[in-house]
Amino acid sequence: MTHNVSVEVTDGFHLVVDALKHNDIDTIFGLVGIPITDLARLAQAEGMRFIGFRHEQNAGNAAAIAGYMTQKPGICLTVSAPGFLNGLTALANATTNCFPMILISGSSEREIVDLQQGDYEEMDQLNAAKPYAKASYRINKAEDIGIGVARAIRAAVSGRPGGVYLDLPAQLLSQTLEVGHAKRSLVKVVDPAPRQLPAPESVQRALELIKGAKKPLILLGKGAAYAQADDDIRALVERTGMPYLPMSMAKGLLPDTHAQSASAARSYVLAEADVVVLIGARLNWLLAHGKGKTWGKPKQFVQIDIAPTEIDSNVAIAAPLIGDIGSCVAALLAGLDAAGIAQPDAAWLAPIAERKDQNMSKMAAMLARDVSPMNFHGALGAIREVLKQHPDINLVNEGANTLDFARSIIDQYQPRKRFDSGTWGIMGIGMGYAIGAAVVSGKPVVAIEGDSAFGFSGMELETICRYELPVTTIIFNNNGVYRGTDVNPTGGKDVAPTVFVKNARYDKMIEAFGGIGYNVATPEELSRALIDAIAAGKPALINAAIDETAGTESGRLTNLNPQSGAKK
Ligand code: ADP
Ligand code: TZD
Repeated sequence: MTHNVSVEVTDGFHLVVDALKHNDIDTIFGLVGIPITDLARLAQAEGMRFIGFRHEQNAGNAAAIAGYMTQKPGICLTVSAPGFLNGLTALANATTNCFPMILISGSSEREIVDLQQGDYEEMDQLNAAKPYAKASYRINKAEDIGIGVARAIRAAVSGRPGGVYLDLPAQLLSQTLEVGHAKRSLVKVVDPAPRQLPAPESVQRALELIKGAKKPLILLGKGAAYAQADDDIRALVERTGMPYLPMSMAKGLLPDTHAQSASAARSYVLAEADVVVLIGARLNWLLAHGKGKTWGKPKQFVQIDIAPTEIDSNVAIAAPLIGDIGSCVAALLAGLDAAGIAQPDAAWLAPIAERKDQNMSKMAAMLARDVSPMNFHGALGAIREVLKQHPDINLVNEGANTLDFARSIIDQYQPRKRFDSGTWGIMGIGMGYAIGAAVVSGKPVVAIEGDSAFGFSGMELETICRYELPVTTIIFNNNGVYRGTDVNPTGGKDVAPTVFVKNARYDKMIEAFGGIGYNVATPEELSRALIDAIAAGKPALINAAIDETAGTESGRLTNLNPQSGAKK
């Protein structure tokens, strides 16, 4: 540090680090530069972990997934204007997914920014962040750092979690404050996400609706996984005997091999159920907005959510249950016996079991078929068998076909072990989530990535190697976005919009940084490489050549593509 720090005074740099540490925050994901380089140095010197990235969006994604995994806000630190904007995508994605994170950005001199006099990296960041964050704050005085950080933490994790922006002007960081005053200004957040108990009458209403159901279904979303009420959720499923469906990131809350999982009969149960209990899942596009053909027969919903305005957002909700998932599920459990809720009868369970059996044996046949060149099923069949032996591995997954197939083929056995494109269906979370998950859990990560999806964050391979993280990235390389076979209809020199360099060797990228590269073309080779990479516990990348004709446009979202009426 270049400025003087006497025994009696401290400064904004120290206070920011002190305020974070005071609240048990031990890791910062970020990228340095003016005016926050010394903040990163100081954080490290004071015993915090600083994980430096190659692009702020990936640092932000790492912070977001850390928040989801731990219920503590993940911290992303960036420079002003462009660094801030790079981080903002991750902040918006965190808010959309209800993950708690705090984006802390340095900002330029207020008086120059406000008069738009053209400062270095000038931008009104606070206002730019507002529409995309759950809350946004700026701290202008060193003595407010304690309260500002406390406010950011509480805003991120209380109620519906989300992304918070915290603006730190450069001059704040070098402001000095007398040590005693500084110490007293720190705030330890008490009970940052207090329990929110559901109203007793809403619990009764929900129990009565469930009691009257002939064909009940439980739907678990990533809010249920976030809540860490794993035992009670499992007890609710098992004591009611209801079939359940996990949304993608709720997979593993109960093991996917659980007898009551209806995943292999998904369309049947969604169409046929008469009462659906939503636990931490929104009726957004991922659930066809709760209506239309997917949902078939008329039905009534119980919806457990901490955000009251989520209720009736897409369809009428007969029994809203507002509160934290732990408290709501516990209240339902406590009332089950008195309400006299019986196990669903065979008229509902038998046809589900039948469809599950049929679909699972069909799938098993597809996974076992050895086709050359390797397709999505062949590759995922091999990965599935290896990962079965490693139930505690963290799985990151993005792409179109790569995402849709992996979600249904790879089983999860433990809660909060699957991290994917989420509510936006965003590409680019891959390496950021992988790094965040590895840092937070200390456990291995396997990232299954479409070749296009990987490109958004691929440079973070260097970060993975630098911190020697046990991350194995598998690239499903089918030479393009969705597939590699499109042609330019004009016959011109440019390739079609969806096409990449043919037969690229992504494995060589990680070798450049000292990681282990594998190049595979068959399920057997893929299986061997993955077993080897996991055993090594070192940064590794498997380039898996996938049949370039195998993918469909937009994976399973073909219906969301607008059609050109002028097409020939
Ligand atoms: P999915 O994509 O898996 O369907 P969503 O992200 O759409 O899940 O829904 C998660 C829901 O969970 C959000 O509406 C959010 O408000 C809610 N939620 C998150 N944490 C909690 C909690 N601790 N208690 C209650 N509801 C929660
Ligand atoms: N940009 C961002 C930020 N998010 C997106 N979802 C997209 C673009 C559009 N997009 C998808 O929805 S999937 C995808 C893109 C570019 C990549 C699909 O190709 P892939 O996977 O190679 O990753 P598959 O398995 O070959 O389909």
